Amino acid sequence: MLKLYHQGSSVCAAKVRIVLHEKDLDWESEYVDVLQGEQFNPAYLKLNPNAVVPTLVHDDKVVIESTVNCEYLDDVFPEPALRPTDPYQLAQMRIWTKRVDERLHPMTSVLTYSASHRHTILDNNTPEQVQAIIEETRDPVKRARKKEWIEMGMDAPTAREAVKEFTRTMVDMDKVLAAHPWIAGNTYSLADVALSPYLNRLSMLSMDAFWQRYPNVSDWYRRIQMRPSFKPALRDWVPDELAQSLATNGARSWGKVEELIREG
Ligand SMILES: N[C@@H](CCC(=O)N[C@@H](CS)C(=O)NCC(=O)O)C(=O)O
Repeated sequence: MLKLYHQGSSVCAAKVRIVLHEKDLDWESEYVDVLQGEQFNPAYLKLNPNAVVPTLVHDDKVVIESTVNCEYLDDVFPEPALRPTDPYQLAQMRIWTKRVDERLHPMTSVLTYSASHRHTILDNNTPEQVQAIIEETRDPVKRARKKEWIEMGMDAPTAREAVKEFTRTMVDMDKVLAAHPWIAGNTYSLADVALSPYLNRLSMLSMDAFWQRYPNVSDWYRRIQMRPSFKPALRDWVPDELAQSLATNGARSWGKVEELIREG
């Protein structure tokens, strides 16, 4: 029995859902609404002490970390294989999954918050309530960043860094995709899985134009959208209201994002 503790808009959880769908596996959903703080429930913390989603439970075995989840599923359910057999291509795949975890993932929260969530907070709260939302974050470093994103939006220095990181990702993806159809070589792999939720996030933020200058990325994303795993793993779990606010707020922020892309 496979059980996934996940949330609809979580990019990390989406990676694991893609693998479950690509392998056509039966799995049970345990929804953890991280936007409501459910990741801090003591029962969940016992499974995942990092208080994040996803967490995969296979029979009585608990596996945390989305990239580890993906490799674990590929080990236990080897068909269809999602890792290249060639050691060099496998190394390339791992360099991409590592890069997504270490570089793109943190910048995705920055972009999403600065381009979208801040508008939802500012539109629906009085200045005093906004202040309370900032103050409720206990960790002082996280609190300072949240304040910056809410108050400055895409003018925040970290938001500029996020746009740069996404641009670097586009440039490097375009280069490797000029040489072969998928990120790590001739076959679809966990590197493609890892990147898909992040381009999908840009798309949900009405920012598909991010890759208009990168024809190989555009073609790759078109092929990703055509895969049967795309809709069930990346779209169907996102609550309608959240999808709507990402689309509307993202569109409001696109002008500034475009300006930052141009400035480089
Ligand atoms: N390295 C972890 C990162 C997990 C992560 O950051 N999950 C986010 C959603 S994509 C989360 O649960 N955030 C809740 C929080 O930070 O409070 C993984 O890949 O599983």
